[in-house]
Amino acid sequence: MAFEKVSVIGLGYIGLPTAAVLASRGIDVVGVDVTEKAVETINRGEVHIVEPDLDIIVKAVVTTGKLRATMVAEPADAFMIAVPTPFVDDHQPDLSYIRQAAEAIAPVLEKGNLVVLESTSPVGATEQLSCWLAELRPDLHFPHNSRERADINLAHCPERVLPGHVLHELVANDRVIGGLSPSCSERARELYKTFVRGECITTDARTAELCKLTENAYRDVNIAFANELSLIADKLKVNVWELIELANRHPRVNILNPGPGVGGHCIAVDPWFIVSSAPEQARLIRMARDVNDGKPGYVIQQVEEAADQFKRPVIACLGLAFKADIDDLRESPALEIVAELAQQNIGRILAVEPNINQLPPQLSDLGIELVSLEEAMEASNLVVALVDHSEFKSVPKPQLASKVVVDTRGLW
Ligand code: SAJ
Repeated sequence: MAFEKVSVIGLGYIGLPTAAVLASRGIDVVGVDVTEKAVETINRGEVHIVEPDLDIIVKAVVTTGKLRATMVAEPADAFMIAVPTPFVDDHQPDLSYIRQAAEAIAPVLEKGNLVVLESTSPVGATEQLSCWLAELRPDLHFPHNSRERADINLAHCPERVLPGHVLHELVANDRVIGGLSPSCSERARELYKTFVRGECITTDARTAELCKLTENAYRDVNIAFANELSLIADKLKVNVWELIELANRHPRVNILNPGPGVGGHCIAVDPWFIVSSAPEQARLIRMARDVNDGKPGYVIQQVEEAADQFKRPVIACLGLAFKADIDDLRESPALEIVAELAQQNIGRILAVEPNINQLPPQLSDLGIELVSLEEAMEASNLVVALVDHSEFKSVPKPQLASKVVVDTRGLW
């Protein structure tokens, strides 16, 4: 049976691009979100998040009537859940948004429907979702206990797109699809084949859940290795960038880049889902989190020491986003460092972030000024590079020579 109408629950960084791409394939898509403003913005053909080319495709599919946003779920052939899965205080996963999504779709579920969980989830979450839906709809059979006799198909298909490249990766990347039964996997694969050019590989739900967590933990551990090397190299008075470049000449060595810490909503979060389900076994993964979380503190200490030599330190902090060439400041180590420097009152703080027009109140309230790169280079005696935005690479060397520089990204 073809998918004529698909509902996407959660219209954020993953849900909105997915909804727009599905709609561009001629499927009727209804997006559901709890934020009224997001729903109104999308229905005007506009976007509430920054991602290259997303505005163009959303405008097109809203204009042709293929994509519509609402706050109340309606019947559809398939439901794709793309809601946040943060952690609560002690690093335990918070599944309350998935639970809310289950409550939203349960009343409109019909026999033969497919439900796909795209949100990054701890192992067992897809089965938990099936149990919640079964409680809410006792008239239907669900695959966690009815397997192949279920009325509803349920699968996990974790998103794995890189912010900044979402529209390309949504279509090009391979997808791992883990159903609660083989026919759940097969049905979900049919849905993904309508827009994915990469391979759609089927497995069981637990493997798919752990696969996503493994991908991000792998990256976290490798960044931690680079960050630890940067501390070792500093202590031993070796240039870490030259060191890594030389070591990477070995055919089987590929060290990532050290930085001011690991930001974003994925890599600094997902490894904890592994640690919380297997705390005794996940020793290296936990240690990597500690190493990466410790890096902002080390940078702050470096800046304090550098500022000590000036009577009136004027500190230019280059970059606030969590990584290069995006506007996303959430969970950003650069932001954490700049705020802490301002709180310690060690000098005048000038922040440069070419991708935003206004500082978030948490920074402006601390007296931090948002200035252009030119102004910052003119007025500062200490320059701290926190993000490797393209704009910063072209700062003239002679201009830097007259300043004290803390370069956390190896920009210069
Ligand atoms: N970083 C470094 N050094 C590096 C690479 C990254 O310090 O060599 C830092 C970045 O500056 C940033 C953080 O790590 O603060 C994370 O950036 P990222 O580009 O590695 O990853 P994200 O968080 O933008 O996206 C990741 C991706 N996962 C992997 O590459 C395994 C993406 O494919 C996932 O879809 C996404 O997480 C997600 O949503 O889970």
